[in-house]
Amino acid sequence: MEKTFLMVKPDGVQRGLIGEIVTRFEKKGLKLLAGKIMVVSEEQAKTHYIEHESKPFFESLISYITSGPVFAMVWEGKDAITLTRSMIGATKPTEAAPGTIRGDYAVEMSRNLIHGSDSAESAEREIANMFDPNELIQYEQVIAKCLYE
Ligand code: IDP
Repeated sequence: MEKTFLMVKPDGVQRGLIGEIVTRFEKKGLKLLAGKIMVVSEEQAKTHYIEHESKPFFESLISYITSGPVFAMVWEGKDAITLTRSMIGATKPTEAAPGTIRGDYAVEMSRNLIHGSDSAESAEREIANMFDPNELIQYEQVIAKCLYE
């Protein structure tokens, strides 16, 4: 089983899309281990987006992600990272397929609603950056026997 860090960004929180987004992952069969509304600190934001440090849009990215509440989550499941990335859709909403979160609801790249980890290494670092280990709840998913062979 794989864990991933997903975060409804400030635009998604303000647009009232937390429930819609959570529902999609729940219906897919992923298991929610942690979820909280929070304001990302400048330090957390810089750690989270460290790979974009040298990009021209870095400052505006940091300023946006710290501008208001986000909904941070940890989800678990088989191939959770690949599954959630494909449900989220391409970074540019103009290229995101209909049926994906960004394809259905987002217009601009800098307001593309949701973050999802792109590798197991990123997921581990991103989860540790936003959650204490004791905030992750481990439990048996009763429907697992229906989801997995
Ligand atoms: P991802 O969120 O689809 O994984 P990344 O390349 O990791 O995409 O970029 C992180 C976030 O930075 C994007 O979701 C987007 O909001 C923002 N971003 C990426 N590239 C640009 C850009 O060229 N201009 C403005 N914002 C960008």
